Order: sequence, then structure tokens, then C-alpha cells
Amino acid sequence: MKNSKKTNQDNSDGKQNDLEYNKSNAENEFLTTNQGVKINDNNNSLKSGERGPSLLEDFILREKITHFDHERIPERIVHARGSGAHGYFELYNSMEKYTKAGFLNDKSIKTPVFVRFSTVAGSRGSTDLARDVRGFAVKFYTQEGIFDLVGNNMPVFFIQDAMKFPDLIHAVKAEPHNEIPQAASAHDTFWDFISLMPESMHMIMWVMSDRAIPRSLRMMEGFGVHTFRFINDKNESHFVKFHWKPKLGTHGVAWDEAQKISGKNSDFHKLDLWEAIEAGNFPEWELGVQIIPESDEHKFDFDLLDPTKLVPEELVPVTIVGKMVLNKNPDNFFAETEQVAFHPGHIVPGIDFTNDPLLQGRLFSYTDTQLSRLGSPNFHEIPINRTIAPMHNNQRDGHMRQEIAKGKVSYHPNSLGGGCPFQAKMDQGGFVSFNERVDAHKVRERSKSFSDHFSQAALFYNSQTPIEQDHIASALSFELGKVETVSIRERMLGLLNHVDSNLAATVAKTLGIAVPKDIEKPINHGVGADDEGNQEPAKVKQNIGSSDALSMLKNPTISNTIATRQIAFLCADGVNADSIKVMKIALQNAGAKAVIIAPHLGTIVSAEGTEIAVEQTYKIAASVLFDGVFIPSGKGIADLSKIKEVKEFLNDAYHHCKFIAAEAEGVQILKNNSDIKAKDSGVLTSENSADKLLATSFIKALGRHRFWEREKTL
Ligand code: HDD
Repeated sequence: MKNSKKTNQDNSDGKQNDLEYNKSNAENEFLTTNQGVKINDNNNSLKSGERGPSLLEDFILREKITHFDHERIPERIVHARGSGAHGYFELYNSMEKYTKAGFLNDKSIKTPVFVRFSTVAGSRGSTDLARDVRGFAVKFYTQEGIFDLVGNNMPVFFIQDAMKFPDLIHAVKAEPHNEIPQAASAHDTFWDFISLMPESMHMIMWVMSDRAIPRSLRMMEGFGVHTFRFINDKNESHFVKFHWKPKLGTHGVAWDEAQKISGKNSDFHKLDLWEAIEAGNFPEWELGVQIIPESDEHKFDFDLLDPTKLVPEELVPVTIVGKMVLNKNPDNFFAETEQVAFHPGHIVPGIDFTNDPLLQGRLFSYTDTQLSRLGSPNFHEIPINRTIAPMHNNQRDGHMRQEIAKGKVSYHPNSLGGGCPFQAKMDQGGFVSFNERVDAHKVRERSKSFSDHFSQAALFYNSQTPIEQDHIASALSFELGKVETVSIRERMLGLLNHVDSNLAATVAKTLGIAVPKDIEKPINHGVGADDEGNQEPAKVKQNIGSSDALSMLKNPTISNTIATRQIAFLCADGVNADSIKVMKIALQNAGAKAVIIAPHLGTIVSAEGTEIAVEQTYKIAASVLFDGVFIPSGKGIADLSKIKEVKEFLNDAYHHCKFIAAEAEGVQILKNNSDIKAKDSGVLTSENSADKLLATSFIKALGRHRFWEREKTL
């Protein structure tokens, strides 16, 4: 196949997608049929007389309607809702000691990438702010072929064996009899399944944490989840775990806020990513790896092949090896974000799999799903899926084949084609699987080394700050509160009790039931030990009791930047222009954006008589769509107390623990609001107008993201 240099993936310089597909210049860009026939009337179908029946011979109408009737493809079974972006990956230090993958060896290579973030449970039109794990899939267009790192924003998974994946997904998706609820795990079937699957408890801690309600796709960590292998040019293997660390830190929103965002703007994350890239605020992540020598495989108190376990950073530090920058939005959502086809089996020489039974099942599933979703084994020819490496083989034909293969030879070995294409030896870059020794009986069993389901769930819980622990308890109380079957709630309390008895007791209290004392021991369904294939979960003594890297609030990767944060300025006619100016410039200098909100669009007239452009009205703006609030000074500001939406705005901002700043008359608005206690140090006030010191302390406060301590007083 001819691989011209100019592909849509050639975007390392931020320009791509110039698909020169029959492109005409603007002057003669006539409307045509798909066969290129110029259309004279695109408004009326061909009829027998003005008021007569339509004619079957109207090939233009038929072509248009037929295409329309077929313009949807099946949405993804999971991860249906997604947002994509182009960018590039750059290496800091050569990893050649561990891997021979070219893009991880040569610092001069800028590897194009396409990333798709997604939610798992909801359908394509569902809300962005569902409580859910986020997909974090990266397609690297390397010079040695495509490498897909198809991960999530959480480092572990619900289940250990791919055999359970359809069950998990059936349980979490809308219930089949009435297709309710959409994009939500708070219902009976999900918790029924979970309550019978103790192996899910570690992941449950993650999805009940604020990681499952991110502030932005740009503020999430990413993980490859499984243990993979790096293979170097001496054919030595090291185990590797992949991490993405966001430059903007890892932040979540409040659960009540998430639910309100879903109503105010269900495209919140999609839009946030789109606007950041359009504004040139290109999101960045650093790629980190945890590398473990083969000889250390059995050194841990868990099995490296078990995807419900993470390797604590305290035991194996994360080495940062490069960075990814997303610098271009797709030109067409369907062509790129919808048609992109990821597959954990898309690997390049230097990277290989392990025997993680979840990964092994995935290696089958993804090609299979592309066949049903994209409809053809030729999905690799869709522009977004094309490799930039030279591609030659004897695969032919199939639905919608784009390549016009020349010559009569389509087999190997051949002499008629001069033997082409040739097999590549290892030193010519040929992919050779790691020569792992496997000597075993054929069994349907799970390794006993997979049976500790609670220690890392407890490690995660114990690593959280008290605020984060409260959020987990509240999330569980919400979710289990929505469960109708009491026995499911009880079983869950039994499992939570194995993680942390205080957590179980707190949740039990809100459910109005006691933690059951006589609950049967949790059973590992399918983990073979007794005749029925069940085995009691084991508890294994852990090397460490707490890991700061697991907490969003303690995590050292969190930066104090307020770059790209959106700050609402609550204004009205008669506002002091100086007060706005000082705060706005200070915020802008810190990389944040001030958004002027007023009772009407157009312009407002300041106390000084100048005109100030208004960006949103109180009818449109909602606190949940902003990171902080500022009320400037000015006589006209006093009128804000009369506006119902302003009161709601401030109440929400306060309840969601946002930082609020106000000057002079603005302070009075806060005092008039009975819910807001001015003593709270998350509310910053000054009796002076245009106070630079206030601006400085507001920016410092915003760097903490939220004043979560306020929750105790609410
Ligand atoms: Fe999966 C999509 C991530 C387990 C089967 N998965 C999909 C996507 C992500 C993940 C990010 C969306 C890719 C995109 O944006 O197009 N999946 C994971 C992770 C897993 C995982 C991190 C566990 C560690 N998945 C998993 C299992 C199976 C699947 C065990 C089946 C045996 N996943 C699929 C799929 C999807 C998919 C059905 C749906 C759409 C697609 O593949 O292209 O094949």
C-alpha cells in the first residue's frame, strides 16, 4: 500500500486532516450527487406534476435519503460516549535499556497521537458527568506501526477474567426491561452483581471516589491498567505499568455539582476539551512507567497479572519518560472520534503482553467489536486508523476496500512476485513474541494468588484524606440508597465491612440498616477451590498501609496552577470598572479566564461610565460551570441581591466548596445571603475596591481547587 507522507495523522506540527478527497476550489464547488453529477434543485423531489406523486426514477432523492437512512453505525457496546483530540508524544529520555520500541528510543521523533476519552456505561448521547470510570485511549502512530494504549483513568479494574466482562457490562448498563437508568450505576442490577463479586471491591473504592466525577478530561490521570512487558534489543523482558500524569493536576467536582452540570450542560467535558484546544491551551500529560525486572515477578504481596491490583508507587516509583500534548481538535467527529478503532493488541516491537486473563480476553474482543461496529475487516483503511508505517501484505478485498492492490500475486511464498513482500527478521524490525516458557495443564481456574480482594481496597481507602473518605461514604450511600432490594444492600455492607468497618457503619446508618453480623462469607464466584468452583477470599499481609499517590488531595503531582480555570464575575450596570480590571488582569496573568455575567447581554455601563462587554446572563450562567466566583465593587452591585439566579449561583458555589471573593458592595451581597458564612476562609473579602492583595490571595486559594473543609459546616 502506498503510504504518502501526507496523511491525516501527520499532525506532529498541529496541522493535519487535509484529506484531499475530490476537493474543489470554492468558486466551482457545486452541489453534486455522490457520483459527481451537478445538482440543479436540492429542494424539490421529482414529481408527476406539481401536486402529483413522486417518481421512482428520482435517483437524486433516492441517493440522498438512502445515505441518510444509513448514516448511523452501531455505537460502541461500552465507552459509547467519547471526545477525541489529535496531538503528539515526545520522549525525554531514551528507554532503550528496557525497550527497543523506536518511539521510546529516539528523542528526535515526535510521534503523532489521537486520544479518545470516554465514559463507559452510558450511550452516545448521555451526560459527561455520570459517576463512571473514564476511558483514556491513546493511539500512537509510530514509525513501526500503531501502538494503542487503551487505558482508563483508574489503575485497576472490576474483574479479573474477561469471562466476566459481558456480565459486568450487562449489570451496569440500563436495566433491560425498561432501559432505566441511563449512564448510572446506582441501580439494583449493578450492585447485585458487585455484591456477589468481591474481586470488584478495590475498583469500587475508586469509582466511589471523586476520580469518577472529574472536573475536566484534562485533569485526569491515565493508566494502562494491566502489566505489560518491555522488550529490549537483547530480547530481555521487564514488566511495565503505564501512567499518564496531567500537567493541570487531578481534580474532581462535588457529586451534587456533577448532577447539576448534567442538567445545565451535559457536554461539559466535551466542550471543555474542545474550547481549551481551540484557545491554544493544549492539555499535556507526562508518560510515566513503573519498571519491574522479570526476576521480581513474585516479590509482591499480590500477583502482577491480577488487574484488580496496582503496584504502589512507594514500592516501584514512576519514572517519567515523555510528554503528550493535545493540540488539535478533530475536523469531523464521526470520521475521527467515532470511527477510531482502538485495540490493546495493536503493539509494536519492544512492547508485549503478559498473561493477565483480562488482557488476554481483550485481545480477542476489540477486533471483533470493530467488525460489527465499523462493518468490515478493512477498518484499518479509514483515515484515522491508518498506520504511517509502510504497509504491505497479501490481505485482499472485503467490504469497502480502498486499496487497489496491483499485480496477480497475493500469496506467500511466491516466486511470481519476486518473493515480495518479505518476512522481516528480528533485526530488521520483525515482531517476535516474547519467548515466555509456558508449561501447564489446560484448566478453567483462577490462580490462588488472585484471591486477596480486600487488602488493596483497604489500602486505597486508608490512603485518602478524611474529606475523600467522606466522599466515598456519601457516594456509596447514594448508590446503595437507590438500590431497592434490601438483601443487595446487606450483602454490600458485608463486603464493605471487609474493607473498613467504619466505612460500612457510616453507610449502614444512612441506609437505616445494621451491618449484618451473620452475613455469609464473601464467595469468590468462579475462583476454583471447592467442587462448585468457589474459594474464600484470602487476606494477605501488606507491605505498606498507605500510599499518598492514591489520594487526589495528597497527590504530589497536583500542581497549584489555575491555568484555564473559569472564574465567574457577577456584574451589573454601575459596577466599578477598576475592580473588574484589577482582578481580571491578575487572573489572566495566572492563566485563568474571567467571564463577565450580568442581567442582560450586550454591554453594561460601569460606575466610571465605560462600557463593559457581557458574556453571559444570569439566565444562562450557573455556578456549577465555573471554578470560582468574584463579586466586584460598585453601587449598581447592590441590585444583585434582588436577582433570584444570583442567590442560587452563590448558594451553589458555596455548597460546592468553591472559593468566593468579593469587594466592598460585593461583600454586602454575601452578607445578605443567609447561607454564606463570611467567616469561612474560603470566602475572601475586602472592603477596598480594586484590591490587588485580594486578587493575590484569591489566586492562591483557587490553586487549591476547592475549600472542601467547608463541607463539615454545611
Ligand atoms: Fe474495553 C472499549 C478500556 C476491559 C471490550 N475499552 C474500550 C475503550 C477503552 C477501554 C478506553 C474505548 C476505546 C475507544 O475510545 O474507542 N477495557 C478498557 C480497560 C479494560 C477493559 C482499561 C480493563 C483493564 N474491554 C475490557 C474487556 C473487554 C473489553 C475485559 C472484553 C473482553 N472495550 C471492549 C470492547 C470495546 C471496548 C467491547 C467497545 C468499543 C471498542 O472496544 O472499540 O471491545
